[in-house]
Order: sequence, then C-alpha cells, then structure tokens
Amino acid sequence: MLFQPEIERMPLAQLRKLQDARLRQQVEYVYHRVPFYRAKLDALGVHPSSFNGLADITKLGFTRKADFRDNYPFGLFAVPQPEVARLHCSSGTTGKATVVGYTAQDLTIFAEVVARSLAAAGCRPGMKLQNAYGYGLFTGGLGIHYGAEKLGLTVIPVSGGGTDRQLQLLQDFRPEIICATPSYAQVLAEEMQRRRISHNFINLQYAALGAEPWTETIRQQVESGLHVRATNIYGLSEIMGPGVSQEDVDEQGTGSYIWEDHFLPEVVDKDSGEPVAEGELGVLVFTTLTKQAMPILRYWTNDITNIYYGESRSRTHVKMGPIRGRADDMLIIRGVNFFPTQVEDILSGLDHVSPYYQVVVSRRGSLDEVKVSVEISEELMRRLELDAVTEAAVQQHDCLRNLQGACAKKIKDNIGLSMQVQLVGFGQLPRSEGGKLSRVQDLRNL
Ligand code: ADP
Ligand code: K
Repeated sequence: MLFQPEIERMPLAQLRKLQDARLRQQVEYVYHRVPFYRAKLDALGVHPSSFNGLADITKLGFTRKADFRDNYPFGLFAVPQPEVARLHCSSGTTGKATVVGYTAQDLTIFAEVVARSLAAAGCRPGMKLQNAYGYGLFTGGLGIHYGAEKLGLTVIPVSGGGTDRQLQLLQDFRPEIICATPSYAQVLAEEMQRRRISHNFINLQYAALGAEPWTETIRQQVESGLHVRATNIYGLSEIMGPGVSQEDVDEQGTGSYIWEDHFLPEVVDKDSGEPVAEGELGVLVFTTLTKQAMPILRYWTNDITNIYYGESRSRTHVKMGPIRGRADDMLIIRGVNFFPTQVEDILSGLDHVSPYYQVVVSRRGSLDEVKVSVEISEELMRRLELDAVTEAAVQQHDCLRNLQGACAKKIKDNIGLSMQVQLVGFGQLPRSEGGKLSRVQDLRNL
C-alpha cells in the first residue's frame, strides 16, 4: 500500500523539478535565518541569488556532527523558540547529544514520511502496532507513534525494554506490527522460543526494524522467531528521525526507498568528499528540502552505503542499500580496515554459533589486538551438557577446539587479520535491553 501514491510514484523528471525548487528555497531560507549558514555560504562564495539549484549542490560544502556540538543547543535553529513545537536529541552514541527541533509543519511532515514508511512495511489502517522503540528524547518512539496514528493504526506505546510486558501485550492485544531495534527484536524472538510461547498465541505479521545496522542473518532469525516479515527503517535525528527511508515488504533485500521529495541524498567518497557514481559505496549525505525549524545542508552522516535506481519497483524514489557501517565506526587494525559487521557475516556462515558476538580492540605495546567473543549455540551446549563455556571446557572438547579454530581461520581468511577467538556459552554476552546494542569496544585510546 502507498500512503501518498501521487508523491511516491511521481515521475522522476517532475521529482527533480520539485527538488530543485525546494533546494533553492531552502538555501535562501538558511542564508537569511541561520548565522552559521550565512557565514559558511559567504566563505564558500555562494549567494542565494546566483545559486543554481541541484546543479550547484556540491558548492554548499558539508555540515558535520561537530557543527551541531559547536552550536549547542539552539544555534542552528532557523525559527524563534516559540515556533519550535518539539525538541529531540540524538541518542548520543558519539559524544555530546545533538539537539534537534521541529515546527508544527515539520512534525506533520515527519508523521507523513513515517506513515509512508509503515505502509511500505506492510501496515494497513485498522491494524495494531506495538511500538517498542524508546519514547523520550530519542526520535524513534514518538516518531513512529505519530506516523502510525497518521496512517490510521492503533498504537500500543509500550516503549523499549520490559520483555515480560512486551510478550504479554503481544499475546493479549494481538498487534499485527511491531517496531523495535533489530537487536531487541532478536531478544523477543529468543524469549518466545525459550518460554515456549507458540506462534498461535500471537498475531504478528510485520516488523519494521531500524536505528542500528543489521544483516540478513538477523532478518532470518527475527522472521522465523516472531513469524513476521521484517523490513528496514532508517533515519537520523539531524535530518528528521526514523522514516527517512524504508524498505518495501514486497521488495525485501533490494534496498530502502529514500523519501527524496523531503530528503535529498548524495553519496560521496569518504576521503575526497567527491560524489561517487550511482551504486558505488560511500558516505551518505543528506540535504533537507522542506525543514523549517532546523534545515540542514549536506549533512555528512558517516553512514556507509550506496544509492541506486532499479527495475520492478513500486515507487519512483531512489533506493539505498543496507548501512555497511559508519565511516567513524570503521576500525583500522594493524593497517587493515574493517567493519565489525564483517565478523557477523562470517560467523553467520558457521554452524553451532549463536548470532551474538562481541569485538574488543585493545593495544599491547604499539600493536592493536582484537579479541572476538563468540557464543556457541544453545543446542551445542545441551549436547555437551555444559552450563557455561570456560577455557578448560574448550580444551576438553574436540568439537569446541575445532569450532574456535574454524572461527579464527575464517576471520583471518576473509578479513586478513588474526583475531583471538574466545568461545563463550549461549546467553553469556549482553543482550539489548530495549535500545541499541553495542557489539564493539575500542579500548585503544582510553
Ligand atoms: P545516534 O545513534 O548517532 O545517537 P540517531 O539516534 O539519530 O543518532 O541515529 C542515527 C544513526 O543510526 C544513523 O546515522 C545510522 O548510523 C543509524 N541507523 C539508523 N537506522 C538505521 C538502519 N536502519 N540501519 C543501520 N543504521 C541505522
Ligand atoms: K540510531
């Protein structure tokens, strides 16, 4: 289902015209309203009167996370405070919280793009949605909430965490849709299984998952554990919140539509900042086209992905691939670059391991060391009659020693780095408590 078919299927030529007009307006708007942008554009020699729309986009420089910090809290706002209807902060995974603001019109558009997203995820008016995204300063909870209401869903605003209550509501209220971080959806799937809650007792059909990178392995686990079709929802506070892009449930695995009538995407080379060819990987950059409270020109997201147009599509808007990691998440170990999600991809190809892992980077002398903790599957623990997995247990059981060796070898072969692999028992690694799960610890610069 399409929530706004006339926009979602707008012919590309018309969409470009709309973007071009909106971009010119947005540049003019920030020039006159945000001293930070006036100074920046003056320094770049860009003036609204001679700015040539989409053709001139690369002349606008970049806005970075540090610019939000330097202008904390309200320095980037384009409207007087009484016109700001709501404030949010990013979850602050990287440094001081980023403050963002919305006018009433911004909130209407936010709800519309989320409604489009939920419709693409499979939701229909009249269905019930359990919202397990955190409510509060984080954009996820309220962002999904108002979008779901706009689409005509019945919202169950349970927020993140509280697994007992989540499972109870899934059985008692029988929602068709759940929204959560993928790591928390994994926890719910696992708990359903552990408590032997039959799928007959719940009524879920769809899950829209986002706020952190995830993989096809996690998708399979959540889909079979919760009996849903799971799609990707992507977004970021600086641009809006969740619902900047969304995967269509009938086009799973082919990328997520970016709602480009509001959010103009580019992908640029992470070193040179130059645009890359369509489909090539690089840093995703967004320019807001309609924001009133906090318009942003060319925001450097640090998210690594690609964007492309393709065939057999229900909408005309551009698609983005899965986030491969953040440019600032990339680890450089002994000169080798890698994303922690590569470890996950490797482990997913091995039997007898659970999807949980943890990467710890430390420095001994001047050498970086990486230790990967890998959980063995519940089934193997049972077979070996183990309650926990210790180094002694690994030495005792050939199959554990072989598994450890196989993990280390596959990592070495695929990433080109030797990492120390430690096997731990199922359930020994931290689970998400309703929010994001950090699988990487970098202790090198502490
Ligand atoms: P932060 O997590 O930086 O505090 P936000 O809460 O605004 O700030 O989160 C935005 C970031 O979360 C994105 O830039 C991206 O790195 C990540 N993210 C959001 N949705 C997804 C998704 N579906 N897949 C991968 N990463 C995502
Ligand atoms: K996030």
